[in-house]
Amino acid sequence: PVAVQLKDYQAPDYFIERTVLDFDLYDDHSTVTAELTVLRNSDKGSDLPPLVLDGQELELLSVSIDGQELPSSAYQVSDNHLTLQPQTKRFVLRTQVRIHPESNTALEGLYRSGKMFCTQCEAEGFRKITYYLDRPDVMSAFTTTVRADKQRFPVLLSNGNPVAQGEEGARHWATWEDPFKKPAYLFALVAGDLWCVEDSFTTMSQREVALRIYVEPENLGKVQHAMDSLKKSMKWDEEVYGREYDLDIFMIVAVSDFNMGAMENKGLNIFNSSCVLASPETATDAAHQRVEAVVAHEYFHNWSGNRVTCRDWFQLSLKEGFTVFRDAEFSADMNSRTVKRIEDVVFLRTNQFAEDAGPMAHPIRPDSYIEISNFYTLTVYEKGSEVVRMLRTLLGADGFRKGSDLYFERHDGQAVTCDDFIKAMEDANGADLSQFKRWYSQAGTPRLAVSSYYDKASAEYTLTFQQSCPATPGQSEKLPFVIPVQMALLSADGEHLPLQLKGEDSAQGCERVLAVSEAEQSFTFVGIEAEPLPSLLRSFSAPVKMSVEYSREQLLALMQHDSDGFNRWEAAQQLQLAILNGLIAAVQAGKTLKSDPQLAEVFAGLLADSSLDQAMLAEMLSLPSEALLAELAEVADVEAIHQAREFLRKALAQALYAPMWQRYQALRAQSREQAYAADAEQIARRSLQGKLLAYLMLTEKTEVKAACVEQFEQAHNMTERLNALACLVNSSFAAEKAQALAQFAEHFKDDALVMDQWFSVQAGSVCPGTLNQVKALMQHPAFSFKNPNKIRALIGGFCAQNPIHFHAADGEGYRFLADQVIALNALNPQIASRLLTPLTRWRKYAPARQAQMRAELERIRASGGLSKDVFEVVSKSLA
Ligand code: B3K
Ligand code: ZN
Repeated sequence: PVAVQLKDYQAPDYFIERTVLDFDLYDDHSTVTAELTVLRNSDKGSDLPPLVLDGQELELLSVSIDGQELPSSAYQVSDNHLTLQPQTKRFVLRTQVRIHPESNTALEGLYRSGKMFCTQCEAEGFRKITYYLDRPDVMSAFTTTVRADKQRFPVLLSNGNPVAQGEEGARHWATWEDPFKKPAYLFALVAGDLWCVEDSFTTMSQREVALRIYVEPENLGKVQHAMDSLKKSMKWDEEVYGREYDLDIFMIVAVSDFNMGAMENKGLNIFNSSCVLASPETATDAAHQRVEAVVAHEYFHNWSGNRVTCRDWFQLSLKEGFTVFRDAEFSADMNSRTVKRIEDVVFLRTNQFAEDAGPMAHPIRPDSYIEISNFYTLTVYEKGSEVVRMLRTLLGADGFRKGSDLYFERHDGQAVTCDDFIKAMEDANGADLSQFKRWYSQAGTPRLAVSSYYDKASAEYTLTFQQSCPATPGQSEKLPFVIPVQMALLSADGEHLPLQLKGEDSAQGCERVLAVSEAEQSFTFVGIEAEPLPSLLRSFSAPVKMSVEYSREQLLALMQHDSDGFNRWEAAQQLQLAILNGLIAAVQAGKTLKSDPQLAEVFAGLLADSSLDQAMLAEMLSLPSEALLAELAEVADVEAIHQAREFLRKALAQALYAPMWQRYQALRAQSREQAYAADAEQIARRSLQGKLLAYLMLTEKTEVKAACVEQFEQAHNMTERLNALACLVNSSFAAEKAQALAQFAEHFKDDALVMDQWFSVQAGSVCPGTLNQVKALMQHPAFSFKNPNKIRALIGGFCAQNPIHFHAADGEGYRFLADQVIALNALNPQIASRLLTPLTRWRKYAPARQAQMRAELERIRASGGLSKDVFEVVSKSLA
């Protein structure tokens, strides 16, 4: 396989003005007729180069131009293309192909999910449907007719508005027209026996939009939360970005077999059912929040992605980074802003920083790829969102809005680049972002070391920042980034001091943003009467690894007084990290572990503070995960990390038993009395309750066990039930564990999404024998190797969420993963490649493990018949 390079981008030779599709769907094949109005791209000259259409796994039945059937000598068909020679600069090309959705297990293109037909075209799936110029800078108006059996597929959907329908014997058809020009990756089709929940939204210009969420009939009761989320999203995008919906109808369809979370097809979003369906009894709070976020994300794409799309796939972060930023802000506005930020930063640090430090590291705008599906990454999405957040921090909320208005206005209906986005931000603000753009081209997580100097005599306080960035594949040297450091200075009694830089006439508030743009740069504040305590990188204002030397007293002061909620939590994290690192070193030195009373004192204080928000308290009580500790370590010592962290958790549970137990019982009592709502207050309460129960269960006290079983059996919602189940599964109470698991499976055996949770809770168990249990569960009737949600829950749950067992010293975890990747490679390359991630991190571990992990990567490489997806990840990991 060869790599595609950004520097080789060429505008298309031909455009497609109009696309008329006709699908005839059957159980053993389908036929697709495409009539494309093709037009020479006049910018590229008046000659007529060959027309090279993309197409894969298509059986070509006929080709005609302007109504004249072409003899087979007039075109060439290869594995990936149909090539022919145009005679005029504008013509109608008609092709007919036969395809096999019924045997499409890659879930890309047109495929069957259960009884229905559905599509997933991004990034390059449309070429598996028909011959086409399958690239995002070819934008066309689409008219689509779908034909199928009337009884089994009563609902026939495609993008845009319904314009005609009819019947022909046992079959029927429907025609849809999408007036907005779009690239083929936004095409969608659905046929099935679906029911819908209907609602409507009145836009800011008083247009009525019909909203429909289609599901299989048994799921109708689980749609309300998604519908509410959709209406909130539509309103939010009007209020915050001035963006109004454009078509008369907006549809969401839930499907069970889906490679990703969801897809923003124009007017017809197709969702993994896990990102639509939610009810109190079957979905946790986290699942409710995910539904809200994904519904919003896909809806927001209507402007950031669909109306303004990407010129080429190197620009993916243009739509994804921006849209993740938009959905994160939406979630922050709907729930607790600080908690949302904490969750996102923990996720970024644990996973994206690891990606940035591994063999697949790439800038948010990659320079090359072998398989674009491999670049739907945490870097493109989450770091991409951080880059947009930094723009807003630097330009201010108003300047950012001016920039986004200009971007949407200037580029509506176009396929553009990240440079165009930055240019709009610059032009709207008279700003120069040329150095800032390095965030788009340089990979790696920058380091930011901070030192301070206080001069009493002059009352001056100087902060000095030194930035650097480690080498990443293909990039040995990095130039300095522009790093916005949002900051404040605290006095000894916790006051936030007015901030006046040397040379300024007056102070400019008590919080400001320092734009660090040089390798080393100092900022001197004047009028500082005593040595202050700096609060830096507030709200995590840049995706960097900052190091500041804080004493424990300083961390405690920040935890108490910092007006930035994120930094209060961050101070608690730093304290926990210092203690955990001490314990890890002690394990490695073979010393007996001693508990440090300070953290227990801090936790006791937090538990006693009734003014503290419960969601914040839950976050502050959460120790850094084993995965994060591994990412932060030079060499990740899996066992030492596990032992140290478990030791500390137990020590805290014992030291704080009384206040934790009392608080837990009070929270549980409240839960019993209140009907479930997925609102911020209740979510906060259950989150704290869950954290406390997990600590308490470590004491193995009988009263706690009984409470846990009570909560498992009696809870009226999945959050409490699943939390209790997870505690039992990770405990040594074998009988209760077995009974709870059996009871749960019996009760929910027919609910696929609930069974996913049942699989993943077992895959994550710290108890001995987990790998064998996972292997046994692969034989369970509710498991399916063809369903991505099942793979992610069970296999992914074990390999990515269970470090102590995945990294077992005998190498069995690695062997297991390699076996699964080899098996999945043929069935579903995208899922196979994604599953591989934990093995790509081999450089993080000690030599013995490195050798085992590499050996499994080698075994995959040698297994033959690798998809581009798996080939790229394996070969880059071994390079
Ligand atoms: N745009 C889709 C991504 C689909 C990619 C599939 N390989 C989901 C999203 O980000 O909204
Ligand atoms: Zn997206």
